Amino acid sequence: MMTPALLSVALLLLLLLPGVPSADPTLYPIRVVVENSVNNSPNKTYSTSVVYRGILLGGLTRLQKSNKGFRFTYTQDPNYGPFLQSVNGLAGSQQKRTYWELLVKPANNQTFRPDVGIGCYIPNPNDLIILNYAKY
Ligand code: B12
Repeated sequence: MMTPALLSVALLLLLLLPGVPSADPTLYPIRVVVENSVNNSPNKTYSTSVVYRGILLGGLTRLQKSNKGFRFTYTQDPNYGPFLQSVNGLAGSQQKRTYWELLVKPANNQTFRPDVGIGCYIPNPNDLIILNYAKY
């Protein structure tokens, strides 16, 4: 039988052993800006966070929970997963040929257009996520 003291030492050693995965409780900050390039209404910027290697959908869900001013919906595509359908009540439309484009501006770097959607993109800390209502 291990004494409680021995047990804590054993647990500590286990945590410190290289290669043994441990949970990272840190939340990494990202910002989200909502833009509209169709009618050029004013941008709105929000702050949220993702867990270690968490997906953008997680960050958007956290933001929706923490901030009543931000809302979004998505549909589930059978092949590509979540498709961002609406932001703050404004939905993309097949008839109007509009959609919510996903862009990313990493800290100190050029803006790029990810080749995956909100369910696959993994933000880096301090990314600026641009949700842009656009035409196609
Ligand atoms: C046309 C197209 C679009 C159009 C679809 C509008 C329409 N009604 O036609 C628009 C411009 C909206 C679009 C947007 C995006 N797209 Co797109 N799109 C395509 C494309 C060129 C053809 C799809 C198609 O018509 N297939 C034929 C029809 C019959 O099949 P379908 O299953 O009904 O097609 C639907 C899905 O493909 C869906 N769709 C289209 N793009 C995306 C992206 C995601 C993430 C999801 C979940 C669904 C989805 O819309 C189609 C019509 O309803 C494909 C590449 C290809 N050659 O296949 C890329 C493709 C599917 N798109 C892609 C991406 C990344 C995006 C964006 C995330 C780009 C961005 N950074 O903004 C956005 C989606 C953002 C969001 N709101 O979630 C990737 C998906 C890869 C992945 N594993 O996630 C592809 C494969 C291109 C690539 N880069 O390799 N797209």
